[in-house]
Amino acid sequence: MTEPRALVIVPTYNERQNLPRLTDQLMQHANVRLLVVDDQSPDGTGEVADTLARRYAGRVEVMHRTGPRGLGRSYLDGFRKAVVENVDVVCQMDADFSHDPAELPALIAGVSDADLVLGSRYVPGGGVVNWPLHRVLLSRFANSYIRTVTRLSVRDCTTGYRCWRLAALGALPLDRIRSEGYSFLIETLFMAARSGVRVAEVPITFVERRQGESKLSRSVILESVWTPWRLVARRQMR
Ligand SMILES: Nc1nc2c(ncn2[C@@H]2O[C@H](COP(=O)(O)OP(=O)(O)OP(=O)(O)O)[C@@H](O)[C@H]2O)c(=O)[nH]1
Ligand SMILES: [Mg+2]
Repeated sequence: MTEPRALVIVPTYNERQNLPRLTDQLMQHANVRLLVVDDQSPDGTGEVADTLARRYAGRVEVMHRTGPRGLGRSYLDGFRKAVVENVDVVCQMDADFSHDPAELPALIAGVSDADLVLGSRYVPGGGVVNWPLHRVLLSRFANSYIRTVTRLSVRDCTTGYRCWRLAALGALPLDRIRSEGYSFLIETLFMAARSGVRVAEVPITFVERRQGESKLSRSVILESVWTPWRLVARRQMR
């Protein structure tokens, strides 16, 4: 594949401080388009995104969701749109600069011999910057927990920086996905790995957000605790 055409999906909820700079940086990469999926952010991120879509007409698009919000719900809607787009790869990334746009080409390049490339904090060369100890421990614990329950061999199961080969994304049974929040990341990885998708991990340096607020709610964390069990149970019933 020479210079894959990429569509980057960025879900946003109250990211008006981050989105313009992120968009500018992403647009510096040739062959990259952006789909912002905004959940009616109270801070007006949706309007900021509309302005960016006008500035980068043809390269930046905005999906304004209505109804219940959620990271999983937003990605699901974004994926449904992405699978019929004229691109080679579909990427996922956060709006808050935890995922460095400069590392995007390395993720995209990884798709030359994988179907799903994960930007991984937990392979040699990867890491986390600015995280307080409790976040490091929570993330480490979450990963061992998920790996133990699901038997996935991936080092960073919860990373949100990802790049899919379009065909691999298109083969995911999106109608079966139940996750509404962050556990969407676990569910899609599990589905992909179990269906024989070739998963690769490339090192990333994850940087804690500097602007805006975290949206981790209790119900979203509970969903993530429960999801690995639901996935293995569903697997056994089939
Ligand atoms: N559309 C949409 N986007 C969301 C929602 N919740 C979070 N996001 C976005 O998903 C990405 C990751 O969310 P964060 O709040 O950064 O989650 P996090 O990285 O676990 O938490 P922090 O440590 O605070 O950064 C960001 O781009 C958010 O704006 C939501 O309900 N809907
Ligand atoms: Mg974040």
